[in-house]
Amino acid sequence: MTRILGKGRLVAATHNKGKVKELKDLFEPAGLEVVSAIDLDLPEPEETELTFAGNALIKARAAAKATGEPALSDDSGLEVTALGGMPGVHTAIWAGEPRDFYKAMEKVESLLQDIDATDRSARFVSTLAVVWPDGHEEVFEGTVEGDLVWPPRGDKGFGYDPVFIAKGETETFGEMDPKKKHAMSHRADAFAKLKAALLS
Ligand code: ITT
Repeated sequence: MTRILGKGRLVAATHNKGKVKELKDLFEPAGLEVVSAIDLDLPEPEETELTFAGNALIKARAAAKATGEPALSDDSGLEVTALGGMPGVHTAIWAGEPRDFYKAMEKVESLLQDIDATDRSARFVSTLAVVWPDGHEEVFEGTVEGDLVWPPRGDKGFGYDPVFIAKGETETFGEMDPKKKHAMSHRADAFAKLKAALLS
């Protein structure tokens, strides 16, 4: 049975500051107080699964266990059609260590140029997992379809936002007002499903 998420503290099991900001923007108006794994200095578990849901569950389970509180995680990525869905679950890893997303965007672009791709379509995927300390788990997936542009545009958002234009839009997510991104993004889509199931 689906479980209602009561108002109160929710531990966001992420070390990505861009995600923390977006998760706060989405969840706080619904009456939840979002405290991040960065604030709580929680360790970063290794993401060993080959699916977004699998990795989201690894992160949320670890945070719920470490804190004894309900935990929320987001595993997300960019799937490029002409690259067979790459970088997919490896989207963060393509930025190297320390993370350099300009380099990661350049890598995607050079692969598209190598194959003379005319299809520049891509989608962002976000999988949100909520895990309670007693082991109950819920998972929701959201997507947004769009196209990749080059060169990158805009300094809002994070990650691959400067090269992604959602279908029907002219601005990249890097140029878009965050409020507008939150109304159409993959994370907003997953959040809407979560809200309908767990927050109503
Ligand atoms: P956590 O695991 O700590 O949450 P992470 O950055 O490692 O942080 P992921 O493994 O889920 O997270 O990697 C997803 C990557 O996909 C992320 O680093 C971004 O580069 C990219 N990404 C996800 N959502 C995005 C968005 O809304 N805009 C731009 N890039 C996004």
